[in-house]
Amino acid sequence: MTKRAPLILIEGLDRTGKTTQTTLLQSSIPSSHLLKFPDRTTEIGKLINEYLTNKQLKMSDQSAHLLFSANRWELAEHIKSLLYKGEVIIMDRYVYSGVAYSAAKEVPGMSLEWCLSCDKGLPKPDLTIFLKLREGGNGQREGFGEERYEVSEFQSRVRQQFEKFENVENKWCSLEVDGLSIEQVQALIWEKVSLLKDQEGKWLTTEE
Ligand code: T5A
Ligand code: NA
Repeated sequence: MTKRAPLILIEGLDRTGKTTQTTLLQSSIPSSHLLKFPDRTTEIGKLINEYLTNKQLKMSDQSAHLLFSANRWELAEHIKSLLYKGEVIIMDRYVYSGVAYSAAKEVPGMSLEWCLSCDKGLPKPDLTIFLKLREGGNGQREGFGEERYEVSEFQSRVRQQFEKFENVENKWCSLEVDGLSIEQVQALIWEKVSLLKDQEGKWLTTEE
């Protein structure tokens, strides 16, 4: 058991403000790192990008799921080395997106447990903030509809999968962000993130 810095994750449906908020959070935490999944820059990431942007491309749902998981495993050692050096990591999507989007497809054999099993062993987040908009609220955000999963009916099923974590994961925090400005959401997130610091403002460490 060694001590490590916190891993802070922001999750949510498409266009709920994850990239906006993770970027802001990173700029307010000195020497923190921002990692975004899928990381479309790696070889596996390029395949994922093709899958997401080319709706004609055919790939089995299991293969697509495993690619997203493999994309996280590609970076697992990098993630661990930063955390054990004491550097905070902020993540824009991670394991929960992996599970929620795949399980929402309701493919026989691809249960939530099956989807989760491929990610077992990856560093665990110390705080997961789930940005929640009312049903259909993300459909009004700019750019919605461009990629494979940006279909309102599917998003609704993904939401149901995400909600399964709400009462199970103790380091989970859902934030209702309807009608809130970027700055208001930022302040709510900061309030939650501050709980990961001690009275002197030092990051609490995790043993893993
Ligand atoms: N996926 C992902 C899987 O299926 N399995 C996996 O394992 C993983 C990791 C791509 C897709 O891959 C799926 C999920 C996705 O369908 P992505 O690359 O994260 O994932 O998707 P992006 O398209 O980059 O990001 P999103 O569409 O999810 O958008 P964000 O990051 O949530 O939203 P953001 O910050 O870019 O904001 C969207 C718009 O809203 C505005 C912003 O200015 C922007 O225009 N906005 C606000 N407007 C009003 N009020 C606010 N408070 C606002 N905050 C932001
Ligand atoms: Na994003």
